[in-house]
Amino acid sequence: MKIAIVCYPTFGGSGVVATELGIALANRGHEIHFVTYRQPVRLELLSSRIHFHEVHVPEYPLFHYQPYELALSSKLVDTIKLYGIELLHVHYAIPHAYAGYMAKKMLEEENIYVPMITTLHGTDITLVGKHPFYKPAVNFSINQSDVVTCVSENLKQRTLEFFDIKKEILVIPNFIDKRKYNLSFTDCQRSIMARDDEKIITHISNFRKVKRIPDVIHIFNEIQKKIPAKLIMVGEGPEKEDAEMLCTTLGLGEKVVFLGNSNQIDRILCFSDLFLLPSESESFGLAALEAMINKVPVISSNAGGIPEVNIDGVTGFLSEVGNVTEMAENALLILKDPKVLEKFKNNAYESAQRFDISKVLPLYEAVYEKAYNSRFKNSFS
Ligand code: GMT
Repeated sequence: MKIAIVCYPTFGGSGVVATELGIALANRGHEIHFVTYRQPVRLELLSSRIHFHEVHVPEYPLFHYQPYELALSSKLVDTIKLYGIELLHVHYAIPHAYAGYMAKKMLEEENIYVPMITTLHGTDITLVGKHPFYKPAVNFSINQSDVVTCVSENLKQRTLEFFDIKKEILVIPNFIDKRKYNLSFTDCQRSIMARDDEKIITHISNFRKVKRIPDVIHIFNEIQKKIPAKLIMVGEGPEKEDAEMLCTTLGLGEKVVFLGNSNQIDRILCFSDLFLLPSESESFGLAALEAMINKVPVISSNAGGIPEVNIDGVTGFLSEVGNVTEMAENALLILKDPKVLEKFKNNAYESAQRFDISKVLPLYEAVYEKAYNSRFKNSFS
């Protein structure tokens, strides 16, 4: 099948999922066309079945805001016609579902019907999408999608709560590819980051408010009072500067390392002992799943869809949002005893297998099949 994928090309979870999905679909023989403003960070164009089409937004001084949706929908129309695209899959509702809908309508004028699948990822619903300034447009474009999927049961409930959705919402969880991890690094080169006696604790995110970065640092602060430990902070975002200042105020010095954005997440997780995710809201928590498949237990909040991924007392522990003391206690419970740590590490790895791509990809393919087969019915309804 020829599929156009629209996503954010950044390090955020929705872009990562869209990119990995496109790569996996190409490996299964589909022809994949990424349409976005930059080459997605995890995309290496090493397959003849993967194409990237850049959306350019020409700057014009009259526009206070440059019209990305317009440029995106025009690029979609051109790409779909030029390559005979059969299906459009947009990740993150804003503004992708809206632009996708416009492209569909323009194409229908030329008797070209391309079904659109919209995948909801989280903040497009829970934070940005439900803002009154966006809500009518988001609501409309979700309802106009031929198929709507979302990444967790919790996000489905939130979507139904916040919006007036007439469409069925299918839950297709995020995924990892376990084969990649079996083959990868045998030597984690742990010594680059820490002394042998130090435990390595990791946090990976886009450093937005919703991630509760100060909680990460306070949890670590409590841990390092009891055992030798290092904190590795991976990512970039608006909260990073304050986070660095907080570390200085707490006198954490060299115990905390800020690495910035990285394409070597698996390398970092490979030598990590524990992953922290105390988020205020999280539709799924792909970063936690990536930790788990790398045998890293997770200390997290119980927000949103996290409990569907991190199993309390098995793969790590869950606490109420903001309960830093309990999170630190639970972290120590895992880290202090090598046998307990080993048990949690193995549990995390085993549990992550539920989300292996071999189980999730067929769900997307079934959705594509259904949407594709219904195209004529929908176009004349
Ligand atoms: O977490 C972020 O801020 C990035 C955001 C995104 O849209 O890229 O992530 C969301 O989608 C991911 C992939 O489906 C989920 O794993 C994250 O939980 C979700 N983030 C939030 O809900 C805050």
